[in-house]
Amino acid sequence: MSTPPTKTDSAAPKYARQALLHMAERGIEPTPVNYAVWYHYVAGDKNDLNREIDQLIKKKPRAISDDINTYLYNKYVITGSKKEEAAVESVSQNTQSVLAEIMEVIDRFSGDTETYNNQIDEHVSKLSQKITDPLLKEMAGEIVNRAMAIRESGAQLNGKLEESRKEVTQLKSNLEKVTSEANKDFLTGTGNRKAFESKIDELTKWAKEQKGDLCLIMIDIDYFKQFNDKFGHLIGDEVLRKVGRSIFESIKGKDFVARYGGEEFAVLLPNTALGGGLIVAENIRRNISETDLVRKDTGVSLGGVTISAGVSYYRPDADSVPILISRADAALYRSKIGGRNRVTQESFDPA
Ligand code: GH3
Ligand code: MG
Ligand code: MG
Repeated sequence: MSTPPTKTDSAAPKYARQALLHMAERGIEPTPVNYAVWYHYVAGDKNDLNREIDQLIKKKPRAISDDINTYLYNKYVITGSKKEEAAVESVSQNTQSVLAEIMEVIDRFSGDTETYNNQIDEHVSKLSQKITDPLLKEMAGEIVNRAMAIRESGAQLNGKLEESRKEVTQLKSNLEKVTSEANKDFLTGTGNRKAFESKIDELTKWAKEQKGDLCLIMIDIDYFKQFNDKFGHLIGDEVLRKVGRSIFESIKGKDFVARYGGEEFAVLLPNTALGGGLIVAENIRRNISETDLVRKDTGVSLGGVTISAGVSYYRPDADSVPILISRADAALYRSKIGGRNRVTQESFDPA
């Protein structure tokens, strides 16, 4: 069993950086699964994993496809999926702003080094004051130290600094991808449950503080079990993608959609009062019900699917997040028992 990377594990930032660099070097997409594999590889805490990767590298140094990474993940890493989540969390937390700081320091190196000479200590100490997270402090310190060492060596200063700068840019964009992939639903490409949970926290906080309007729509596909039973799960999955896309096309701007569970979606509408929320939900319902589903392989029509929806409106003084969700759920339930393919607004009477 591996030791999970935690905030107190002082090697974690080094591993995080090395894993991302390995991936960049081999053209491996920075998905959370791939990242988890390479994190353990550099941490060296799973001997069999390292042995297998080393053999693969020997055979074909650059070709380790997503499929192979997934295979390695399932074989060696999956034993504790929560741990990988923790690894992603630990590298991504606050990292964007910290990397921007480091980038600035490195950029200054490539300017007038004479003038900069006297300022370096000040910058480094300012940087370390700003970063409170010990992991990130170490990560930042390592890159800054390396830049300082390069400066002191005086050799090929600008070229090497440029290299460092590129490395940090790559690291930054990889981290962005890892973070955004970790928030996506793998099937539909909408947000996932985890992203929904942080979004609803963020937006209810915003609505409370800024006195903004906020609506929630809960959506569930009607009779989807029958659809799956009739056409099979793969076509069912295709329909889920289509419904996700259709919802996405019916919203705009800061609106947010996530797959909440199996065949359920949740939509958050900031700056939207209840009336507006009902209009959006009705648009979503209509667009989906008017879509004729056509089987890709045979071109034969599958008929259509419909959705039911429930809409609730956030009241900062009385509501918690679970209460807001349960009111939308209760309204969705009333859409179901009322005959499906319809939108129902929240009610304060017992459902
Ligand atoms: P209702 O109108 O009451 O919502 O009926 P339903 O059949 O949609 O509801 P039920 O909860 O009985 O079944 C949900 C079905 O959704 C079960 C399963 O077949 C399907 N489903 C859930 N997740 C997935 C998925 O990821 N892919 C596919 N293809 N189907 C899924
Ligand atoms: Mg359901
Ligand atoms: Mg359903």
